[in-house]
Amino acid sequence: MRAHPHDRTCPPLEPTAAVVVVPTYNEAENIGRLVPLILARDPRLSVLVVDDGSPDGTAAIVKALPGFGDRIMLLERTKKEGLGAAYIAAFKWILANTKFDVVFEMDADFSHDPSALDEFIVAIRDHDLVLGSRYLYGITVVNWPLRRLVLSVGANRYAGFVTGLPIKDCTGGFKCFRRSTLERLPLDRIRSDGYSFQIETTYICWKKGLSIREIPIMFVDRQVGISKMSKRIILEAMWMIWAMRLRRTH
Ligand SMILES: Nc1nc2c(ncn2[C@@H]2O[C@H](COP(=O)(O)OP(=O)(O)OP(=O)(O)O)[C@@H](O)[C@H]2O)c(=O)[nH]1
Ligand SMILES: [Mg+2]
Repeated sequence: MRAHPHDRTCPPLEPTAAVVVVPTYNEAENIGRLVPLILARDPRLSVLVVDDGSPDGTAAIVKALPGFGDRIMLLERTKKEGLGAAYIAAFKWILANTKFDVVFEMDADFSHDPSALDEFIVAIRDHDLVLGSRYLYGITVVNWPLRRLVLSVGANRYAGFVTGLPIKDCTGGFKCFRRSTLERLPLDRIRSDGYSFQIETTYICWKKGLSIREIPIMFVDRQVGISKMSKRIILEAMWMIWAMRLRRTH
């Protein structure tokens, strides 16, 4: 039987510099407040915002922040191409142009609490991938309408059932990779976008035998701004999970 990813070991790492990647599409009401809170958590942290040409001026807000060009970076893309494409562009840019040894994924809409970053930094010392989990000890989700919760819990059960991935929350977007983990992902072959991007990256890490840790997080529904969740994203996840399982190699 395959060892549980939590039980696998990897060489210890003492993070020296970490970057938090925040994808944005129309997050003008959130991004200017979020970035300083991230930077205040730890002097080792920088932020890379990946904006898909948001018409609401999200990029201009980032450029006006104190520290822009230093601990705050911006990757501007011309049009909305989805969360997965934004992360892949960011990961490639980080691997080619920086020396960060730890890379985070985090949403811009305050669903992910910046104070949780501390715990991720501790956990990544002993793991290749750390996942913020809403379903580790019961359900730690605040303010979601019931249908959204049912969809998310159902998607996680379905993904676990089809793929065998022994992870309680594999669709979440609060994640922390070692640089060495990102280097092992076949970034040119990952095609998926919304939820399925999150499942696919974690699934590949699991298949490669990397050590994965889930830590509990409190997830709070967005207070301001517009949701980008769509039927297309849900349908994509439903077939991607089968495509992943049926594909032999990654
Ligand atoms: N660059 C980029 N960012 C995106 C895109 N779609 C979503 N995002 C960002 O990805 C993060 C997660 O998207 P959300 O819209 O919050 O998705 P969600 O959490 O499933 O849904 P809600 O919280 O209900 O809106 C947010 O920071 C979004 O701004 C995209 O096409 N491009
Ligand atoms: Mg959100």
